[in-house]
Amino acid sequence: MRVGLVGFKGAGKSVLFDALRGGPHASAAELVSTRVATVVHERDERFLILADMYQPKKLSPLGFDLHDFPGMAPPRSTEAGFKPSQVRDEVQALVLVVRDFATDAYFYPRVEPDAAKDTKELVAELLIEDLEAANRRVEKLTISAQRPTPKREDEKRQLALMTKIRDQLEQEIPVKEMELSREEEVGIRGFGFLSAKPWFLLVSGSDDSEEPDLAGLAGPFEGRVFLRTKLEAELLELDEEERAEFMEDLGVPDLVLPGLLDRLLSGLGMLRFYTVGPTEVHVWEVERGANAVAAAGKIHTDLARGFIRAEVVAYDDLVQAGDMRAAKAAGTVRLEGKDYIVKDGDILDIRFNV
Ligand SMILES: Nc1nc2c(ncn2[C@@H]2O[C@H](COP(=O)(O)OP(=O)(O)OP(=O)(O)O)[C@@H](O)[C@H]2O)c(=O)[nH]1
Ligand SMILES: [Mg+2]
Repeated sequence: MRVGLVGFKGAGKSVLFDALRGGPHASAAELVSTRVATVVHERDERFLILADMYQPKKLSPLGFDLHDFPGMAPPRSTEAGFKPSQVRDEVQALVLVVRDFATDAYFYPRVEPDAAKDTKELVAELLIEDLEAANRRVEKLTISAQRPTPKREDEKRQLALMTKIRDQLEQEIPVKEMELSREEEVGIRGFGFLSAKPWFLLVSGSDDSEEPDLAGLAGPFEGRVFLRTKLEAELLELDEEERAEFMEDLGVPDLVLPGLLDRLLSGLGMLRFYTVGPTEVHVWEVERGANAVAAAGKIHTDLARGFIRAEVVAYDDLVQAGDMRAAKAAGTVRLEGKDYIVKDGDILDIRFNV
């Protein structure tokens, strides 16, 4: 999955990126441009247990393509800043990073954090970018739909659709909350509107900041989390014993960072299924609501094309049984057809014929 970190300048995106990626921290030169890294989801518990069960030759955990974008300019500033709409085709989902810490190490127009305000302004800013994109498209289509070309009828239809989108964006309605027909949804898919994508809100706090009322932060978010990014990243660099001591001293009962990828995945509308065997244990991701054929297509187009049936067992059932043979004996392994809706944690074996 391709995920982009967006937010105002200095919100803590790069610190988060480094924490998720692990390894060395970014150099100053690196920080001014977009960085992309594949973050491997090593702590996927189900994956680790399946790997242990099968001891396969090859392990294929899930990888996220994480994009650390430069910061957006604060609202109403004359500064140049990053425009996420430039990269709307590059990522499938956005993590909106909002600052809830104060630091002298960065120049902020307002030193004291205000997560509620920043969240509101960031959402507004992203909706404006969509509005600008829709406006440009409406202008173009208005001209081209006047020309008597074979594409004219099609362009008129597109113009009507884009005008409808534009009008609702003007009222600050995100594209994903608009009531669109299936056909209209397909018609705008190619535009990659930012507000059509899943959004995950991540409020980055300092060591001593209190968790804000996340639910009270306004925006069309599929998930929300508060993370003391810097503190947790530092704690995770310690060995387990030291970490436990520090956590106790600091009064931190649990860490958020180790489970963040899990929360991101489900928050961004994805679920995981697994393929297992002595040669490979592999984690796959697919959009929630996808059927067995779509899941098969994630593995290989041939599997979708020649799909016959899927042999399915739930992760819990397999683990409880101990191995596949026992699960079969217990009757928890099912044969499912094309329309089967894949569930999070399913273990699939696709029968196909091409
Ligand atoms: N105290 C504290 N400082 C932090 C935290 N996260 C980031 N910072 C500091 O805030 C400054 C900005 O952090 P970055 O992660 O570089 O922010 P950014 O969003 O990547 O910034 P741009 O890429 O310039 O938009 C740096 O000096 C960080 O060290 C945090 O959780 N606590
Ligand atoms: Mg940065």
